[in-house]
Formats: sequence, C-alpha cells, structure tokens
Amino acid sequence: MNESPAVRFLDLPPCPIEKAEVVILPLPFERTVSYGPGAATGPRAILEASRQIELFDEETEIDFDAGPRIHTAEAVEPGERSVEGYLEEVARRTSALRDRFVLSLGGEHTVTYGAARGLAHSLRDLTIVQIDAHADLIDALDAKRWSHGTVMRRLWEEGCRIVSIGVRSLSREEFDLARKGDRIRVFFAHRLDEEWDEAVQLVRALEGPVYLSLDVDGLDPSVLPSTGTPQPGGLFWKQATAILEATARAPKARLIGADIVEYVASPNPPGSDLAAAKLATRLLAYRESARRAPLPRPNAGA
Ligand SMILES: [Mn+2]
Repeated sequence: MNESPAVRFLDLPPCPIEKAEVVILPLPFERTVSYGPGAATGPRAILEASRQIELFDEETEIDFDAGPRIHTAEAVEPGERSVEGYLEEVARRTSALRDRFVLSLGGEHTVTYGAARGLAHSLRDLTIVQIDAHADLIDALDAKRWSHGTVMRRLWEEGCRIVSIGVRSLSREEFDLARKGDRIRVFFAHRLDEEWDEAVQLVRALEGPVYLSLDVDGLDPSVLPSTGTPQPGGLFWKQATAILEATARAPKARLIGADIVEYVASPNPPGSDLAAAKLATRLLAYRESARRAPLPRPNAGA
C-alpha cells in the first residue's frame, strides 16, 4: 500500500507516505467527458514529464531534493465504480491525508468534489480557487448531476465559496447563478485585463481553508493545448502561475489541497506534458517557499 509506483514525481527517491509532507495522488478518472477523450491519460503523462524537470527551482530557490518530502501515491483506479462510488473512494483516501498536502492529478474535473470533501473538515467554510475556461456550475449536464460540468455547482450547494478565474464558456443558467453572486465570484476571461489586480488581491486576501482547482483548459491553448475541451482566450503562463503563487502565499488562508485536472497526454512529441508537470512543480515550490518564509499577516504586530 505504501510502495511508490515506478514513476515518481520529479523522479525523486522513494519517500514512504508516513514520512511525506506532500502526497501526489493520481486520479485517472474519465467517465462523463463531453468532447475530446483522454483525461484518464493525464496523471501518468504529468508524472513522466516531471522527471525532466530540474530539482532546483530558480524562482523560489527551492531544492526539491532537500524538501518538501514528496510521496507519489498509487493511482485511485476507477475500476467498475459508479461516479458517486469513485468520489466516495477519493474522499476516503484524501481524508486520511489531512495532515499532508495532497496534490491530486486528474482525470476529469469531477474528481475535485471527492478530493476537496475528503480534505476539508467542512465544505461550509472552504473557499475554492478555480482556474477554468468553464464555470462548471450547471445543475445537470446530459441529465447527470455528477459530471465535470456540475462539479462546482455541487460544491457550492454544500456551502463552498467559489472564486473562478478565466471563464469563457458557460450557459445562461450558470451566468445568472454567478451574477447573483452569493458565494460565487467569476472573473471572466474577456474582462481579466481590467480586473486582474482585483482578482489577485481577492485571492491574496482569502481567509481560512482554501482548495485550489486548476482545470488546465483555463490556460490559453497556445500555452497548453492538450485538454478535452480547449477554449481560445485563456490565461497565459505568467497569469496562471501568478494565481498559483497568490493562492499559496495568501497570508490568512490555509491551502489544504489542490488538483490539476482535465489534462490529456500529448501525442508524440509530448508537447505540453512538461507544461502541465511544471504547473504542479510551480505550485509546490510556491507553497514550500510560503511555508518557510510566510508573509506577515496584515495587521500583525501593528
Ligand atoms: Mn472544469
């Protein structure tokens, strides 16, 4: 159970799960995809590509071979489970890891529900920072209540506050729900230039438990094309990593977990596999850097 799979994140030496500070949890789940297939191939491709990434991170000066201690867990395989059954299993696995930082690798966006529910003591005080081309706020997609298109709706219904960044494809129903604004703030892609400072400040001012959900289709397809439902006009590399950094460094927030979802392995040459792996690495570097040298809390010592 505690044995690491053959392919470990960043090709780091094996680290038993009991000693790990960070757990990489592959969730190769793909059941309700509506356009291009392949999300189940994402975790493996990200892990493979991560082996090509330098262990020294020049931006934060973190040396990954000197910490954090990272365990790459065995994938939670879907098998014959129903969608609800799979989410239940993911929640069970992540709830046992609440004292670590869990970075899940999807898989379709649906997995966020299980991962966040397992990691949060209560969904009622959780804020989800979502980078995504889609709002994922539909009540039912293709008559299904549990799908990649409904995941944020389910989390919102259970009390989560949602901050979505980069949205550029949604239904009238979702738009109206977002506009009502009760615990939902959407930064649309077409207004992101005007609202950029506000978005970063809002994320940095978050308080309490925060979960980061990075749907890779939130990025512009020129940066990362390999996803099931690409949409033009998304976040560029520096915008996406700025949101990761703001989330990881928010001084009054506690980042309880994160995921990278909807990535589809590139055909040869592996193209954006490395970009997806580097997003994972950047997030862990920002988090470790914030942990070692936290920003002063606003008002602290004033
Ligand atoms: Mn999504």
